[in-house]
Amino acid sequence: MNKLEQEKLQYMSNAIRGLSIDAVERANSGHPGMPLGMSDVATVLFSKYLKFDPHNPDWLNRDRFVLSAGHGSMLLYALSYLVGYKDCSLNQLKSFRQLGSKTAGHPEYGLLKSIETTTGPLGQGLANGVGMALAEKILNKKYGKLVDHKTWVIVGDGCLMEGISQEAISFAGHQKLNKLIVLFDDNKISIDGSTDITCSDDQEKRFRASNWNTMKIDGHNFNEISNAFKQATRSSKPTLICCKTVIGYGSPNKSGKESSHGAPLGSIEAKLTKENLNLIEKNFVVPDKILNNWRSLKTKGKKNRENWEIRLKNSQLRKDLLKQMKKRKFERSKDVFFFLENISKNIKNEATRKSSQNTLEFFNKKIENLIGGSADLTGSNLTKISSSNLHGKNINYIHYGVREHLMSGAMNGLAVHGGFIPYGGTFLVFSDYCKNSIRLSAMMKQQIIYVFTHDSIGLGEDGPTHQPIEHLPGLRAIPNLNVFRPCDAIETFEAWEIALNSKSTPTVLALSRQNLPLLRKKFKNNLSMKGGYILEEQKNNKISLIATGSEVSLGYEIQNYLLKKKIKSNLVSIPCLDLFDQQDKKYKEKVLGNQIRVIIEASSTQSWYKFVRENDLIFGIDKFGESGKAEDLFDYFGLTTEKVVNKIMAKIKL
Ligand SMILES: Cc1ncc(C[n+]2csc(CCOP(=O)(O)OP(=O)(O)O)c2C)c(N)n1
Ligand SMILES: [Mg+2]
Repeated sequence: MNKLEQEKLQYMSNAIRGLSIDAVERANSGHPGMPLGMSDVATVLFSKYLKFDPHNPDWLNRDRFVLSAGHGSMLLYALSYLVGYKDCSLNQLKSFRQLGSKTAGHPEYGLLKSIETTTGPLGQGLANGVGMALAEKILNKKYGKLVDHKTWVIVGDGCLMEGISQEAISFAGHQKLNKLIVLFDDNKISIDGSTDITCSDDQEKRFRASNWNTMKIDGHNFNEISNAFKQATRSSKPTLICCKTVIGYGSPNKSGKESSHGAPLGSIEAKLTKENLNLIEKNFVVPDKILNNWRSLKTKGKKNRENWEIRLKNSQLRKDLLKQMKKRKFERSKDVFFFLENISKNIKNEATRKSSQNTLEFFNKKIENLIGGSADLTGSNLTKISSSNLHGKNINYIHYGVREHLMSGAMNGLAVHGGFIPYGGTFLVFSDYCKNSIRLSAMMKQQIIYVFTHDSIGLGEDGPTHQPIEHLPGLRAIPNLNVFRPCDAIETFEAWEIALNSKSTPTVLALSRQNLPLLRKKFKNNLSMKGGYILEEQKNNKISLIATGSEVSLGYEIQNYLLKKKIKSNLVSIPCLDLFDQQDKKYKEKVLGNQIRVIIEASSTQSWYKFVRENDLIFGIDKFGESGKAEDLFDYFGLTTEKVVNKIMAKIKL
């Protein structure tokens, strides 16, 4: 690269710095250090390597750029404005971090087209990037050059300290995701100060140990940056580029220090920094010549996209690819009734995890872009089916290894990349290991299906470490997440059907390890759609027995027992409390009944207080489980017909 070009890049990079300083000063909050430090790297990336077209931001074969160090959001926003994304005007930069702006504190998926995924919780972006690179690899096998792009991820010291990064690095190295390029903002500073106080990792050695290609460069030297990128794009392994940078670059008094990480430079220091970088003093002004240099990049992007479009037009795979990328609703046909009729005729007792597998066999024939997997519990979660492929042109199953957090973060990446409906399994108790990613699936409105089996003390002898207690209320508390706990094979099918039609809501399926009887006789309509319904109605009832999952069959036994004592009751099944709660008051009251409500769920009771009154009863488990046979445990925790009935009788007599 000649001197002139380097100079041009320097001006372009300093424009990012100027806008970042101004936006943080104006908001009087934010993180200037990271954009000041990484703008040189980002300038080379966007001007020479990244494949993108700001006027067609949804182009499916674009490179993906992820700012895993999401606190440096001004880097992305400044770039979005400079390269000319229509939705990121200068006014957006001026309203950085303000309510209603598209330039939120951390990048939020859906606010700006340039935001490929929501980042901020450190390390998540890296796992998302792994998912995107995985998506590309699978689609590339199927569609060749039509899907052929890189995934670039900027991480900081923080991302690489997070546990999820280890899972992500290990998985990506094993999968040889060679189009994944990680740019490490190697500034040796985090919030508490120098990383000398927290970290002794040799990152290159660490990544190399997991089958990565690694490099170390001066992150302020355009030639070194460019050469490293060139090398990375030819690698047969994923690449880590440690970019030695100075946090808060250009600030005379704060560069290299943690004080530049997460607070405005302050007006005096901002002025000094701008002077030091030869920037115009006036805020939010980028000289025409520099702005034109940035804006001219789109010509290359446009050409690239147009060439791709010609290739697409002439390709025999065009239709298939477009179909793969499209989000389509599932419409019931006769097959559904045959399938459900078959269940109703032939299945007596079945674990809902097994019902889920059978349902998947059905849906996988109808929906081509499901991509399944499990975090090393395939045989327990029953997520693999006869048409699951690990190799070849139609990969649709991933062994994520014992990496629940990566699995969940990667599923977010697969989903936002487009082309897939990801589902992945582990035990419900280990949903804690997936939690922040689940939260982000919900926040990003992604269709992802979490298959969480072994959903209660019903799993038995593995004991309290493996028995979920507080998990259902915790998951139900996440906004925009549907948590299903189906009671039998029919409800399991219905839960999957709703999940597959929920295009902007992720789903948790909490499934039993133990066999459950088939309770549903009617199957013409999807009764789970309203979240809950009366399963067995008895006129003039005195009691509503309200249960979910495995306890609905317990409720059924209780109902029959009570009937022998001439006490009539309704049996209510609530497979999805989230959907049920969204119904109108009249419906909810009708289903729950106005007599004594008896809630039964082998879980923490926290979910239910909203639905009971003073005289009602809740049977649940508000302590840790025990190791023992499932049958013994249900008895020990008071969840048997006899024990529940005794309490109901005592209540009625009052
Ligand atoms: C999971 C998570 N934990 C903590 C934080 C709070 N946090 C934001 S940035 C940061 C330090 C990050 O250091 P580094 O990645 O080196 O960023 P730099 O200071 O270099 O910009 C922390 C702890 C967070 N955003 N996410
Ligand atoms: Mg740092």
